[in-house]
Amino acid sequence: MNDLSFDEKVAELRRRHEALVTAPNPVDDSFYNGIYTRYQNPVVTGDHAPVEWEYDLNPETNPYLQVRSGVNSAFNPGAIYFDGKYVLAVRCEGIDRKSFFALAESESGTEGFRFRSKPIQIPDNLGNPDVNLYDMRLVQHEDGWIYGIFCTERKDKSAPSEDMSAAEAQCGLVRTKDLDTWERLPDIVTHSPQQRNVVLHPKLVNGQYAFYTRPQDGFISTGKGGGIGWATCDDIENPVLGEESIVDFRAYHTVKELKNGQGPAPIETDKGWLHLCHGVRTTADGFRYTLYLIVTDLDDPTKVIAAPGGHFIAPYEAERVGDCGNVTFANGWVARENGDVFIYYASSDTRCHVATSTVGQLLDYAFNTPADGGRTFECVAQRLDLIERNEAYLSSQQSVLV
Ligand code: M1P
Repeated sequence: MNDLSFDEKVAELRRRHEALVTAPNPVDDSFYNGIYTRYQNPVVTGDHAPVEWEYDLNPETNPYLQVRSGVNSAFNPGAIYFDGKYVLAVRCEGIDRKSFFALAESESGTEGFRFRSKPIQIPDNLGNPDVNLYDMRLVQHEDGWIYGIFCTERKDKSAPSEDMSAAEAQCGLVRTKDLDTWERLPDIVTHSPQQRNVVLHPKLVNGQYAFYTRPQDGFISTGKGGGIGWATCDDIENPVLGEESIVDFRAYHTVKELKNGQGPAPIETDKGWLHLCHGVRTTADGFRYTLYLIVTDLDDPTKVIAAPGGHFIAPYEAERVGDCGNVTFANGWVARENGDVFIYYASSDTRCHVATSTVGQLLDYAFNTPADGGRTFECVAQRLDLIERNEAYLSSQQSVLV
C-alpha cells in the first residue's frame, strides 16, 4: 500500500471497504444450542465506516493520505425494520472516544450492512450540552412516532475538580417518522441520580407512556439502586417520570448480581412480552456482561412470568476480546410478522453481531429452561432430573423397538 500513488491508495481503500461490506456472512455451524443461530462474521465494525468519514481525500490538504478522523469501533446498535430494510442505529466511537450514531442498512438482516452516507447529528441540548451520546434504542411506538432513546453523559459537576472521570448518565430522547429528521425532546427526568438503559415500552399503558429504567446511584455502580425499573408519564414532550418500581431485581450469585438493564423494547407475543436484557457479574478478571431473557405478563408488563436461569447469549470465542473484554450487550432486535427474530448484539464494546431465532424458539426457551436454582444443590437436582427423564425416555424407546 505504501508504494502506491495517492489515487491508487484511495482506490485500494475503497476496494477493501467494498469487499468488507459485501462479504457473505455464513451461519457458524460450529455453534448449536437449538435456541438461536450464530453467524461467522460481525455484521458491522469500525471498518464499515466509509472512506469519506475517516480520510481527507484531497491530495493538497492530505498529501500523505492520512486518517484524519478515525473510527475506533461500532457497537451496541438499536434496530428496526423500516421501509423493507433492517436498519441499525449503530453506536460508532471515534478515536477521540466520543460516540455518535449512524444508520446502517441491510436487506437480509444478516449481511450486507452499509452505513448511510453521513452519521446522525442529534440536535444539541442547548440548556445542558451533552458530552457523549450512546446506546440508542429505536422504538416504534403505537402513537406513530419512532423514538430514539439513548444515554446522554456529562461530567459530574458534583465531583472534586481533580476527578476527570466522574460522569453523570441520564436519558436523552429524540423522535422521527422517517429516520432522516430527528426532533429532540427534553431529557427524561427521574427520581434517580443517574440513569442508563432507559427504554420506552411500545404501547401506552393505562393511557401513559411507560419506560423501563435502571436507577443507579453512581456512574458505574448502581449502589443501592439497580434492577430493571418501571415508571410512567402522561406527556412524552415533558417526560418527567413518576416513582420507579422494580420489575426485575438483581440477585446474588446470578448473571445479574452486579447490575442489569433492559435491552431493546420488548416483543409482544401471545404468551407475554418477551424481554432481552443484560446482566453483569463480577469475576477475578473484572465484569462479565451477558444477555438473558425474561417474559412479562401481557396485561401487566411489570409482572415477570418466565425467567430462565443463566445467560442466553455470552461472548463466544473471539467475541470475548475487545476494548472492554468479556462483554455481550444488546439494545436492538427485530421481530418479523412471520415470527423470525433478528437479535443484534455487540461483543466487547467493539463490533456488532447478529443471531437469528424465532418467537416460538424464544418462548420455548423462556418457559422451559429451569429458573436459576439459587444453590448448587438445587442446580444439581435440576440436572439429575433432566438426566433421569432422558434415561426413562430412552429406555421407553428401546422397549418400543424390542
Ligand atoms: O462496557 C459494557 C457496557 O457498559 C454499560 O452498561 P451498564 O450501564 O449496564 O454498565 C453501557 O455503557 C454499555 O454501553 C457498555 O456496552
